[in-house]
Amino acid sequence: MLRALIWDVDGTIAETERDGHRLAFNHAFETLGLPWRWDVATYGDLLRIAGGRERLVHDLAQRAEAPAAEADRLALVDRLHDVKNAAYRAMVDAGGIPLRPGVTRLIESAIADGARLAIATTTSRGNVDALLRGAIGANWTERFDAVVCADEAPRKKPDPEVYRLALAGLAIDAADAVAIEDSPNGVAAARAAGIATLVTRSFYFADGDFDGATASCEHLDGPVRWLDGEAPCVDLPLLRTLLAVRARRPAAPHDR
Ligand code: XBP
Ligand code: MG
Repeated sequence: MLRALIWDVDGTIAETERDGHRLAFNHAFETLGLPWRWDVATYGDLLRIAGGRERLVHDLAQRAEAPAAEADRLALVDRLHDVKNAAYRAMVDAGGIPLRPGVTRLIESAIADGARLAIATTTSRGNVDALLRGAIGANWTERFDAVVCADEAPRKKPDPEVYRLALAGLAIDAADAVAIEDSPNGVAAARAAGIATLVTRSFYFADGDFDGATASCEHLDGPVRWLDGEAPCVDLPLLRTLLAVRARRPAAPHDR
């Protein structure tokens, strides 16, 4: 039975990566006097590493110009990530990043229908707050019964920790939730927590490999495909159907 929708944030609720986080990282490099920049394609490659701090650690480890001593390199990563997050929040506060199509509709119809809402993201709470305060209002947290961010779940997706904590916060079983995700790491995390996952394809994962997803669409207002059929858009009746079909189907060996 559908009791909750658990939302990823970056790429799912809003297209935050290419023109949000990426630009903010480049601003941080510039602010600290570093010549490095992440172009659109390079950032796409780096997105396979979940977590902005982890992404910086990975990138700096390959750069001969980065500090050789690990402690110095990590100190630089921390400064860069702080400057990047401040720039990202300023950008979002200025109204730079709208929600993706169908997100507001699905949030409102879930609330009207008695389904609960949660957030499961690898970004920090401050970044989520900046985005949703602008898009939904200062009282946005009243709509979500569990908000789990990098602050609470340091093990990043594909680790299922963030989804397990969201289920615990909602006090529901995995079988009663649907996760909404845009990345292969996110689908893997939700799946490892036993949650059915709807993929809403984002700019960077338009051609991603979503093995294990229950259904997929280009955006929530567009056509949805799943194993047993198609629907014109993502709505509550469809999500209920997906859970019912999944409950009837014997688990595949990898789902057990
Ligand atoms: C999002 C991320 C985040 C953002 C940047 O993944 O990987 O790292 O790119 O945010 P998901 P931070 O959508 O799967 O949660 O710099 O705050 O990590
Ligand atoms: Mg995402």
